[in-house]
Amino acid sequence: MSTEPGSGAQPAAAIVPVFNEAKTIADIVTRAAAHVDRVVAVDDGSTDGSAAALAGVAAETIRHPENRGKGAALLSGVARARALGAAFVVTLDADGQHPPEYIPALLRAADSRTIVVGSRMGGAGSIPKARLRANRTASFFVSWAAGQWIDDTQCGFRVYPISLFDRVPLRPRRRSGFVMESEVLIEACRAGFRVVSVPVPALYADVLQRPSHFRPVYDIAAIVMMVTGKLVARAFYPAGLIRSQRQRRAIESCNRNRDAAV
Ligand SMILES: Nc1nc2c(ncn2[C@@H]2O[C@H](COP(=O)(O)OP(=O)(O)OP(=O)(O)O)[C@@H](O)[C@H]2O)c(=O)[nH]1
Ligand SMILES: [Mg+2]
Repeated sequence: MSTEPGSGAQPAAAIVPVFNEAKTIADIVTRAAAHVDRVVAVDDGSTDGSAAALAGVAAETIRHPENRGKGAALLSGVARARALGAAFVVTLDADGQHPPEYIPALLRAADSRTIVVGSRMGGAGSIPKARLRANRTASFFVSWAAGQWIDDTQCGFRVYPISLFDRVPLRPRRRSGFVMESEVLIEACRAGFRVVSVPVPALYADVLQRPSHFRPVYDIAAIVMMVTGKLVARAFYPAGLIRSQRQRRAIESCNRNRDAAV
């Protein structure tokens, strides 16, 4: 019997945080269900008909009566996935930016000591400039604090071993919903987990038709403040800066050589 994540022997659950995604949520859940054992949708106080859209689909739905933020929604999903017996959780956005058909590729890279993070940087040219700048700023600081280079720290398309959430202390912060996804990388690396990047597409053209919940200035400032606190507590962790930048240069040189060989 195969023991690959998501094979049934190591059940995988997809967690989809939902905040006002009535147009896309049913399609995303249905497509994700084809690649995992269970889907858990966390409707975080949506007011746009997302709840009705979820009523007829193959997902467990958790509903927060009021909006608590993406990080809190993900942690509610993790608690449910654990109760369902999942060994791995796949997180993906509800707006259609993370094609569920990439779930098997992410699961193949997963193991009990690894977080798999999708990287959209292969398609950086199609990411709006302000967003790309914000993402690169966040990746620099988060990688420094994690002590390892992580290509796309702001991509929420990921796989976590569920055991990680027992070992890594996380608390949902109400007003800074996206901070948790940066903090978990830093704390997990500190606890000895590694992060592996798997290429995923950068899809912006369609999904940006609806207002983003990500506020580049506010959310990046919140992330940088969280990281600064962690760096101060570790005397600015110079070894983390040196190691993460060395790895970044090695990866970039490898990519340049590969592109030159094509
Ligand atoms: N549960 C919950 N989910 C949220 C919240 N804010 C955003 N999300 C979800 O998190 C995912 C990412 O949010 P987006 O607004 O697409 O943020 P983004 O992908 O960084 O930004 P864009 O590139 O503009 O799409 C989507 O599935 C949202 O529905 C929230 O407050 N609660
Ligand atoms: Mg999005």
